Amino acid sequence: MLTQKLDAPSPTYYIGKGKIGELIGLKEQTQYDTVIFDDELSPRQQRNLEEALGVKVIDRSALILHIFARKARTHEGKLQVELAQHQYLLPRLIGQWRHLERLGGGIGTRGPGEAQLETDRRLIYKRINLLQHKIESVRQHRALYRRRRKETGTPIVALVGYTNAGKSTLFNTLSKASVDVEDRLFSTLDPVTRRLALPTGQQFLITDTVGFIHKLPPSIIAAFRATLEELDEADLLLHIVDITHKNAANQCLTVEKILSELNLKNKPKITVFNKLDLALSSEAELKALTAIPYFEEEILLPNEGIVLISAAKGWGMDELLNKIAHHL
Ligand SMILES: Nc1nc2c(ncn2[C@@H]2O[C@H](COP(=O)(O)OP(=O)(O)OP(=O)(O)O)[C@@H](O)[C@H]2O)c(=O)[nH]1
Ligand SMILES: [Mg+2]
Repeated sequence: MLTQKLDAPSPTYYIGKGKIGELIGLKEQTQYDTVIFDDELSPRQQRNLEEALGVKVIDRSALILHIFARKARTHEGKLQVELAQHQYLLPRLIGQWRHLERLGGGIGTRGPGEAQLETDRRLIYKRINLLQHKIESVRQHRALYRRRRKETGTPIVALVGYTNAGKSTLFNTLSKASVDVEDRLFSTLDPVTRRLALPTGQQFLITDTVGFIHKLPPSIIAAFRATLEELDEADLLLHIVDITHKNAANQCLTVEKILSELNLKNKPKITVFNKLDLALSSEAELKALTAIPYFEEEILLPNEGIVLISAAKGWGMDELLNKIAHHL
């Protein structure tokens, strides 16, 4: 991993000339065949870097899209990922055919690269249209479904949070379901919903959905609108935080930022600190910590409840259900 401090990324290479030299030097030592940039590169930067380094260059968005593509299971998930991929690809097409341009065309004729580019672009536009059309019908179907669910009056609680925070683990613990849980990013892409009952007997629906990540590519947010719209209907959000992660605070802020971009800032919300089993040795310790007077005020999240849990061990579930009952 290499880092560089610059006032602004270089428009031609993203990194500075010296860094490129360093990267080329590393190639002899490590024989790397791919370089991944933890940011979105412009098509031009990516092209120049590939030429300079002689290896495949991938940016953060392409990597996230790649993970999404591997994870998409349902028809809807696959449609959304494909749409995001095409939207990412479109502005990057130009470079792909540039080698043909060198073959040149005579005066007045267009080079083969240019013609090919236009054909490709047309095909991709066509595909994007088709995908948007299909996703729109999924959206309408979902909206209808949601309306029906709403008519039954059962409140909806949605799990949100940074990817790998433990949303699916909590979903499984609460609903005794077996949604995929993995120690990797974006295990969950498609929303799942289950019916649960509170100790008071009141029923509610709980929804597990796609996790958030810092610098989420806009094409993904756009493509996953149908999925993210599920959150609109929620009466209550549970924001799951992996409090043991070294970037927990930043991850929290990222989630808050995405929630406000999705216009969900004003939804009632409970912040749930998860994975406390990694820091404490028993549920009794966890209860003792929560019992400290003014515990919530100390953490300075006004107007929100905070619950400490271990989704994996099932610690703190009664307290969590009480808080949910209180909100509903
Ligand atoms: N020690 C510990 N590990 C946990 C806990 N909850 C979840 N994990 C682990 O954290 C990893 C991610 O859990 P998931 O439930 O898949 O996380 P998620 O938020 O659904 O992740 P995405 O679907 O990828 O957004 C898995 O390896 C879980 O076993 C917990 O309470 N304690
Ligand atoms: Mg999950």
